[in-house]
Formats: sequence, C-alpha cells, structure tokens
Amino acid sequence: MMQLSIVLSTHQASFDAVAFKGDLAANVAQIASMGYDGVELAIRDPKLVDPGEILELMAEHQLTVPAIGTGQAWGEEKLSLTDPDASIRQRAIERLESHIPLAAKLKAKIIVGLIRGIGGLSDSQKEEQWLVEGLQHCLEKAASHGVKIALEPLNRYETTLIHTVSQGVALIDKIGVDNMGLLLDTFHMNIEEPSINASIKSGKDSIFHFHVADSNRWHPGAGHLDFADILTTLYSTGYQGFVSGEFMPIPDAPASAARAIEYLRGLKLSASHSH
Ligand code: LER
Ligand code: MN
Repeated sequence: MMQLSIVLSTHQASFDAVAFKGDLAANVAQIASMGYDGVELAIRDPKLVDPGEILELMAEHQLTVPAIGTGQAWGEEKLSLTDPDASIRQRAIERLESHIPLAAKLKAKIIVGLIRGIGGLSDSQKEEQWLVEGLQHCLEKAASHGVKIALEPLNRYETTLIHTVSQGVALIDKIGVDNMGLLLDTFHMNIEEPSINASIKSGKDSIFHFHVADSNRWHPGAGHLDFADILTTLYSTGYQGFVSGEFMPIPDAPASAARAIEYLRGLKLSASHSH
C-alpha cells in the first residue's frame, strides 16, 4: 500500500508549490480526514514550532511525519550553505542543525533543497567546497541523533547546484556517509532528467524521500506524467518510504489534495514490482 503524505507549511510562506499553509491543527485534521498517512512539515525555523504540539497532533490523527522541509530559511531569510559570506553559511548550518532534535523525535528525514543556495558564483569549485563542508557538519551531527538528510536535486531555474540524480549520487559518493541520500521530485526530474525511470533506477540505493507533482506542478493527474510507470519503477527499487505531494493549490488546497489522493490511490501499479 502506497504511503502518502502531503507538504504542509507550519506558517504562512511565499513558496507557491505547497497546498496547505498556516493554521496547523485545522490543516492536519483535514489532511488526515482525506486519508493521507502523513504530513511533510515545511518549517522555516524550528524555534517557531512547539514540538509537543506537533507530536500530539500526529498521535491524535495517527499521522507520520516522513520528512521536514527547510527551504523557507532560504526563501524568507536567504540563509544558504554556499553564501560567500561565512557568517551566513554558518547561520545556515546552525539552522539546519536546529531541525535535528525535532526530526529525531518524529523519526523524520531533514530535507536540503534550496537552503544549499542557488550558486552561480564565478568560483564554482569554492561553492562546491562550501556545500560539501556545510553538509558534512550537518550530517555528522544528524548521525549522532540517528537522523538522515535528503538532498533534493532541483531544476536549473532554481539553483546551479545539483540538478540531477547522477550529480546527487556523485556528491553522496564524495561525502561518503550513510545518513545522506536523495529526495527525488517528479517536477524537477521532468525538467532535468533524460529519463525519469532510468534516473530513479540509477539512484536506487540512495532514495530517502519522494515528491510528486505533475508536469505543470499541479496535483498528480493534472498534467502529462505517467505516474503508474514512475511509481512502479520507484517501488521496484525496494523503496519503502513515503510518496509526498508537493504541488500548487489549484483549484484550491483541499480540492488539489483530494484529487491527488484519489488519483494516486486509483493507479494500477504493475503487480510484479509494487510492494
Ligand atoms: C522543494 O521541495 C522543491 O521542490 C523546490 O522546488 C523548492 O523551491
Ligand atoms: Mn520538491
């Protein structure tokens, strides 16, 4: 049975591909009532949330938090692991590390998307070095709490740093620790990968989390991606994690979330591959 979650921002935020924002308790209740198994929390700063409240809400609605998104620290505050200013890089590392206690309590992975920065400096080697060093700090601290970090390849219009699964796998190999893996997102893969299925297979052992949006970044079923094929391939790798909806609230948050779950639950995955 496919484990489905949907991204929920704990506070209002400007990032547009998130259906639910603000009013945590009401949104969590609504998501649970639609039949989702989990919520992926987008948190700008863990200082703004009450871990006790989150744990209680999840227990009350029997929901899992598979992952915590951290990109709003970039979106709203411009914190980045690759900023030329060392004090900003340090603040980005500290912000990422501050997610670890909550992630440990929730058994959630921590996502590194845009908080890595958007790159584009003339000295790209230096940038890569900052990225590696920043990640190493966070990974070491995360490992001591049993927490995993998922790096998300993002399309070329959002960053110059890590667009594809193969670039992500190369970075994982370079860093060489086993609590680092990838978050694959069908929206980004549709733009960057020569073949979505081949890329999923090539990332096989490193897939920690999975985002779904259709080709237009609306809910799955609203564009032209072949999700039966994509998800059959994903599960054929042995993937046991969540499939998490990250898409625009079109026509509105509840309708997009309801249509996504109806569509995804109705897919016929090829039996020999699905779990
Ligand atoms: C975040 O998961 C994502 O996919 C990015 O597009 C954020 O900008
Ligand atoms: Mn994503």
